[in-house]
Amino acid sequence: MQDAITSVINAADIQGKYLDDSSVEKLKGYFKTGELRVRAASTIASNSATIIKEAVAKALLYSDITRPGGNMYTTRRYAACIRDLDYYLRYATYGMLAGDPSILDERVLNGLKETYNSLGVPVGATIQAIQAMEEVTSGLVGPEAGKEMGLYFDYICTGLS
Ligand code: CYC
Repeated sequence: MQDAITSVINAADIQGKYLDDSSVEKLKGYFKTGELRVRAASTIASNSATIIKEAVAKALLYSDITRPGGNMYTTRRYAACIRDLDYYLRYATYGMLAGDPSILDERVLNGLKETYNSLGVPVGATIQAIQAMEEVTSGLVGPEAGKEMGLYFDYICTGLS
């Protein structure tokens, strides 16, 4: 896993150079938003169940997916879906804190699309649910932190599609 600092340092180290101006600017931006990131992570942590519940209500409930024959039908599959959304929220929060998406590649997206395809989990509906979490989260943490979280939610959606 990388973060905004290690990714800049690793890139400079490969070239055996000190940080250039654009790297310094990147770090400045990251440090300037540090307080915002930590505050947002804390708000998300204490509201995670509500965020997921509202996103499910917005995107999935009472659709064909939750009826017999749908992929969320039966409590076992419903629970798997809620658990997956909790993974996405938690790992997007980690990515937002780190300022780098590499943790998502390593721990979430690796092999996920293949798993979903083989189990018949609908990718389109999953993406809609992630986008609903993005909206709910943004309403909770405010537009600036919401935009930052959006980067990582979008990264998961792109990786799934
Ligand atoms: C299943 N989701 C799974 C499975 C994996 C993941 C590996 C198969 C194994 C299992 O059932 O537990 C995902 N596991 C992960 C991820 C990580 C991990 C991301 C990284 C931390 O370790 N179905 C829907 C909804 C959607 C959904 C649209 C929720 C948004 O219709 C999810 N995922 C879903 C469902 C299953 C599943 C229903 C069970 C499918 C089945 O067994 O038939």
